[in-house]
Amino acid sequence: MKEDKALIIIDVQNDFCPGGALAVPGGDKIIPVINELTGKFKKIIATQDWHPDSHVSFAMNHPGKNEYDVIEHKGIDQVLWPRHCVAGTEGAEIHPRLESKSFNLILRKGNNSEIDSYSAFRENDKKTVTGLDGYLKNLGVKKTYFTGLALDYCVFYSAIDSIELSFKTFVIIDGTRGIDSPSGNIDKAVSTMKEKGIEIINSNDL
Ligand code: VGL
Ligand code: ZN
Repeated sequence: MKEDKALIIIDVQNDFCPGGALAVPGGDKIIPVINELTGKFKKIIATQDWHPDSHVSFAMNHPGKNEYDVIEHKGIDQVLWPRHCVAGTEGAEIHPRLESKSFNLILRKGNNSEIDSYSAFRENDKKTVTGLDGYLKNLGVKKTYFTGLALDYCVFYSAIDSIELSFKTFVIIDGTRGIDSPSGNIDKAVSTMKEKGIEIINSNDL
């Protein structure tokens, strides 16, 4: 039988790991967990957050605003982040300890300077798609398993879109870490995911 599950590894990039521009606490701790998991999947997709320097999400592009302020841009709430994952920079590279040779697809998102893209499926306007839905469905994928960074942003929005797009959706919680900004955001993300029917599991459940 053709395998109907896919491992999706969100944004395990230098800038989201300790020492990076937008370091997620303990972000690099998930790397051995994910390396172990890749042996259990035949379909593996990784994403890269990939921004132009002029990106709307960078606080430096909004004079007078501070990092972590929330603004409204084109009717969408936007958190202002430190400059991170600029296309072509070392910070945007996949972390060197993450073993990428078994990845089938590396998908870049966040290229449009005007719209942020937390989800691997569509940009924050909720309309512009990345093509991942069609890619997975073409391969017969019915179950998606999410790992990566950050739990309360890109993993969260990707998992929410995944279940809305009718995939049976799992988040492998020890294969993720969160930013927790504002404080309490991780707990809120986890309870929202559970309410929506997303299963929160551990890597050794697989
Ligand atoms: C992310 C904030 C800004 C993420 C990306 O990968 O969770 N968070 N850009
Ligand atoms: Zn980003």
